Amino acid sequence: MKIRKVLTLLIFLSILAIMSLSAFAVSNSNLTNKFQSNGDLIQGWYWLRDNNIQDYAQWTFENILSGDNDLTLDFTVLATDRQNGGRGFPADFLLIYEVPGGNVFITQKVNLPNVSSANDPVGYTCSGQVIIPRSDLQGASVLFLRAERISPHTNHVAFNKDSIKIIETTAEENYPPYQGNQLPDTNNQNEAFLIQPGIYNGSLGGQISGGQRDSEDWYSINLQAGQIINLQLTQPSTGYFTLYLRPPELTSNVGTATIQDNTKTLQYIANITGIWYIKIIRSSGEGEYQLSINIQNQNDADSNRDAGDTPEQAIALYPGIFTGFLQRADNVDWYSINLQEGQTINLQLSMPSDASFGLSLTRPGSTSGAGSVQTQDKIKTLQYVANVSGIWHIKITRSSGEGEYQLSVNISGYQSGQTDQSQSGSSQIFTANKFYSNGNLIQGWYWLRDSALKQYAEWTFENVPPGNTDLTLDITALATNQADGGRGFPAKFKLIYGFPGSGLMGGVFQTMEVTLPNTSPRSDPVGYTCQGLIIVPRSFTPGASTFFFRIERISSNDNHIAFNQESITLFTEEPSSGFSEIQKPRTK
Ligand SMILES: [Ca+2]
Ligand SMILES: [Ca+2]
Ligand SMILES: [Ca+2]
Ligand SMILES: [Ca+2]
Repeated sequence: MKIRKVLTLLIFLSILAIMSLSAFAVSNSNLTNKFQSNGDLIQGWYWLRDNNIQDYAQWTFENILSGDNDLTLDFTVLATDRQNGGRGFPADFLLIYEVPGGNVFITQKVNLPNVSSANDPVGYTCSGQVIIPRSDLQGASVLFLRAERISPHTNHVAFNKDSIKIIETTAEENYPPYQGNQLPDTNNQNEAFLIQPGIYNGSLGGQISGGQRDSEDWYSINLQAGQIINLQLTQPSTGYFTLYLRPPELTSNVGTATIQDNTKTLQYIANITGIWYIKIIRSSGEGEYQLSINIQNQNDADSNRDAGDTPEQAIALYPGIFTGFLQRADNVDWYSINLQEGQTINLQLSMPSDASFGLSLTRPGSTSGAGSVQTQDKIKTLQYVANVSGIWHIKITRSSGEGEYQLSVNISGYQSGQTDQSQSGSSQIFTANKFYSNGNLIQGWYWLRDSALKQYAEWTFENVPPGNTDLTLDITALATNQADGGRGFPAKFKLIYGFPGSGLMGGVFQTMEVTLPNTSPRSDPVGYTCQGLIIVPRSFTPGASTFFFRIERISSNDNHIAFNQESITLFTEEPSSGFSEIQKPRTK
């Protein structure tokens, strides 16, 4: 009986060994997986969305093969901002993992980008990978994973059994065991040992096989295009070593290391996604070195990525102030913006004091620059009247230096001759000092679209000179008939206006119903733009210099409408031409 048991065990082990050999050749994502969640089950997904953040989802993975390779968790998750919420939101949650025995208990914050395609009906899909270092497993073959929301204010997230797939990356069997942060010795590019960001120790100058001296070490790392890699090599006082970085499938190195004290630093921005190589060469001496690897994502215009290097990879902007980043390996950032014929775009670029960046604007379908750039100190400005409606492009280029820039984008609805006070003389223009909306923020616009009609947008204009002339509001809104709805719909809403007095909504307030026509040109990709002028009499607010405007939908059957801070421009006198007034106020 005992012998039979041993034999069975031996057969079982040899089967496992064969399985593991075959598994080494390919990724394995078919591990036993138990799943449980107390979230709200909706169409196969468990939503974690309670205010007490007691909701969780948890998985148990068994039969994880032993080895030296790290585990890659491949996540597919849904996220949105609220019940029946908007599209495009990222998934932020806490990932907690444990192995049996309780020696390992690790919590980390995970942020997965929203990867929903434009034709995804709800736009909730997020995906990404999280690496669990093999050393965290401490030899265990079972891994418990648990996901919880970070706070009641973070996006709702949903999981199911298949939300996590464990990919055991291909093992490199000829490598010595990978012990903590002590790097194994390698001697050519083919042996490069795949590592994650972290701090490691290695050595050069000692004896290796064949009685030779260890004169080079190779490592590799996975980089996404646009990521910034920071390498730091601290060499021993008894040695002089050099640090190199090599892109995928190239035989030449990139970047230049700088040296301070005993530390060499090399920073580079990946222009290609793939496996990059790190090479450390001994020039003289010997000893232990420390290699520190840090990877940062770019976050141009809050996109969580690099603004692309071609117009096709541009990040879409709306009026506002954005921050971006340029560096030696990232010389160009492209943005796009939708302009209507006759609108004036005002661009302002500020850059670091030791950098020189260029600014240009290109027409739809063209690559030649429009307008001329004015430079003062470290600020470049460009003003241009769009002579055609469509998607225009903004290009920021690096000439020298590096660092963060700020791009301010302002659009006004009138031609520059009319908006320029010195030329028109009679009209003063104001943009809102304060704006707030509880609508669903999608690409810079707050959508009012809830059936309970609780969503609103509010603007406050301050320091408007007192006078008797009526106020003119130039309102730009987006409108459509449903989530991801059709083009050409008008924007209908209730405009509440007045000036603040004592207490909440003290002052004097009036309400009017407004319908803005849809003014989208045929070339507008979504056809949601509505625009028109509204006249607000000043007679009811003599002497007021602060004005308050609030917009709400009138009925839940009304079209969805969207606004942002720039949606209302206030004129102290009606502009002389260009637009016609669409509606007289009907005070209620
Ligand atoms: Ca070595
Ligand atoms: Ca070596
Ligand atoms: Ca960039
Ligand atoms: Ca770029």
